[in-house]
Order: sequence, then structure tokens, then C-alpha cells
Amino acid sequence: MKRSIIHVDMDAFFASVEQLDNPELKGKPVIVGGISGRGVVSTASYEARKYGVHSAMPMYQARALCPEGIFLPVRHGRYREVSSSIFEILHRYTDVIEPLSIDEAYLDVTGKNAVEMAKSIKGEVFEKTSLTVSAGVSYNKFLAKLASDWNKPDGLMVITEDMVPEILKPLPVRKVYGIGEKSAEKLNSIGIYTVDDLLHLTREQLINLFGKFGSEIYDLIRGIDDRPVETSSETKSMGRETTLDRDTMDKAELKKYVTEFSRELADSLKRHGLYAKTVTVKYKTSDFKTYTRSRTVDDLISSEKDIAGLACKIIDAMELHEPIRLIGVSVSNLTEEGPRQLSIFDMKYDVRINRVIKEINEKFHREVIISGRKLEKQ
Ligand code: TTP
Ligand code: MG
Repeated sequence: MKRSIIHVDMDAFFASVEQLDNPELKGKPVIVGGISGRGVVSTASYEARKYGVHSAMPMYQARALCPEGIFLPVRHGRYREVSSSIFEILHRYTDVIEPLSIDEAYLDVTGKNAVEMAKSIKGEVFEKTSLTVSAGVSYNKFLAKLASDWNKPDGLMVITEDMVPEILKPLPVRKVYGIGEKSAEKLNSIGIYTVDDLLHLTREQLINLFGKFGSEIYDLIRGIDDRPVETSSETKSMGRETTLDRDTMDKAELKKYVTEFSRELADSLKRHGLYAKTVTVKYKTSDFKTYTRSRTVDDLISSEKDIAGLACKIIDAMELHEPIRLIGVSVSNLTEEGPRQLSIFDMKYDVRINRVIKEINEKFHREVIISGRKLEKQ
């Protein structure tokens, strides 16, 4: 059966939440990000985008482009809270949800009226949070994501089979899933700028250019994408990372970051009902070399304390020769099955007996104390 996929993506998410919490900011150019010297823009409200400000731009550049902008630091905790309520709404529509980030997800609603559902999701998100979300509807992931981006903000776009490939032809190659900035530059250098140009290449030519992935590109630009919507049980890993305001060798400072990330990861695991067995710390040194160090445990972990505990142990064991410019934490080896609560009947007989004796003793002891108090009071 032909699939029905919805892709939802909140509009200018961090900035919209700031405008929500402080209505004076509505309609103004709000820029959220690292507001210190080396910080970068996390996102900008649509008002600020008119000045050319965009995500990942150095903050000093954003200040130069938009001097009247309102510059705010990132409040991850608050965005996570809003994100949770949005995902709660989405889960009422289907369980086949693949979260892509804090503000973005695919839903597989095959067999249902996807367009009506997308309208309803938009309505409900706005009603519950006063925030707008853009939705894209199509018959695969690539086209649904493209559609949600089509007329942001507050957009709703449907891409049907008969619109393909005409609708794709004028798009710059960068819009094709998997073609990053570098690949786009490579294509531009040989005179290929749009999907239309790409359509003239054979599968073999694309494989020569991009390796195995070339074959996928060949299909994508013809509207073919069989990737399933992967629910959280298929999620392989989750991670958070940041470029530091200044390079450091101070392990205490690094631990502060990994503890903050561990809290976010614990939240995310909880939201998806997942547990992890492996914690990985990734770091990049000032000479741009990237390292990863992992620890795997027998237990299933999901709490901030457990994740941060392992991450900090990894940091303790790191031998630093160069200052660090980027630090990140991820959890992997994920499973949906929680740690089994051992019931008394799962234990070996002698352990069980000991436990019962201990409980009886404790109860007895409590009773003695209670009666002791009673005696005192009398
Ligand atoms: P996006 O959905 O990419 O951006 P957005 O929601 O701000 O704007 P749009 O309307 O175009 O969807 O990312 C979601 C949030 O993730 C964004 O509000 C801030 C954060 N983010 C970063 O911190 N750094 C980044 O480079 C990007 C792209 C996003
Ligand atoms: Mg968004």
C-alpha cells in the first residue's frame, strides 16, 4: 500500500518559545544562541531572518546584520518542556513516530486521511501551546520533509505522486536529502545546480560521484524513498554536543557540560521509554582532531545520575594534551525493555529466606520503636 507520511517541524522553535514566554517580543527580531564572543546563533525568529540572520551563524555576524535584534541565551530546559507537550499531542495520532530532533518528527499514518490529520495536529498544537508548526504530507519521508519546509512558517503542503518530478526539478541540489554543503559545492563545480541538472546523470555517474549513496540520490530525485519511519525502539543512539565558548583543558568545566547533556539525554530517553547500555563522550581538540571514548555497562541506565556518572568517569580517564573545543555525550545500545524489578520469587531460595527474615526483623524493630514512643508519650 502507498504510505502516508507527515513531517512536522515547529517554526523558529527556540525563538518562538521566547516570544511565547515574553509577549513583548512578539513580532520582533529575536535571536537565540550563545551570546558570548564565540557563540553561534541557534535560531532566529522570522522577523530576524529578514536581516539575513540564520542558525549556525557566528553571533558577532548576527549582531552586525541586525543591530536592533533582541539577543537571548538558550534555555534548553524550557524548550524540552514545550517539546514534551508537543510530542504528547503527536502520540495521540499514532505510535509510529520518529523524532528527529527537539522540534521535528515523522509520523506514518498510512491508511488514514493524512491531510485532515495534519490540519488537526496543527490546530491542536496551536490550541495547546500557542505555537505554530509546519506540516508536510507525502508518500515518503524525503518528500514529506521537503513539503513541511515548503511554505514555512505555519505551512501545510501536500506533495502527491503526480507532482513529481516537476516540483523537484527547480530545487537547488542542496535540498536533496544527504547532499550537504560540500557535495553541493562539488556538484556546482561541474555545472550541476538543480535537481533538473541531476536528473540528467545516470545511476552509475552518481555512484562515481558519491559512492554507494549516489544510488540513493538517483532514486530520491525521482521521488523514490523506501526508508521506513523508525519508531524510538529502532533509534540507535541519542547525543548532544556543543562547541565551547573558549577552548579548555579544565575537566571540571567539561563535566559541567556533560552533566547538562546527561539531563537532556535522560529526559529524551524517558520521553521515548528507552534505556541505554553505552555512554560515549566525544571531544574535538583545538587542532580539530575528534576522539570518542565509550563505556558499556551490564545494567540498563536512563537516569541523569547514571549517564553523567559514566561520562564523568570517561572524562577522568581522558589524557589531554591539547585544549578541547567541542564536547558531547551520547547514549547507545538502546532498548525499550526496562530493568526488571526483581520480585522476591525470582531470587534464590536462601536469598529469599534471608530477605524475609530481614523484613520481619525490621518490622519487629519498627514496632518496638513505635511502642517505645507510645510509652514515652503516656
Ligand atoms: P530547526 O527546526 O532547524 O529550526 P527552527 O525551528 O528554529 O526554524 P524553522 O522554522 O526553520 O524550523 O531547529 C529547531 C531548533 O533547534 C531551533 O529552534 C534551535 C535549534 N538549533 C540549534 O541549536 N542549532 C542549529 O544549528 C539548528 C539548525 C537548530
Ligand atoms: Mg523547526
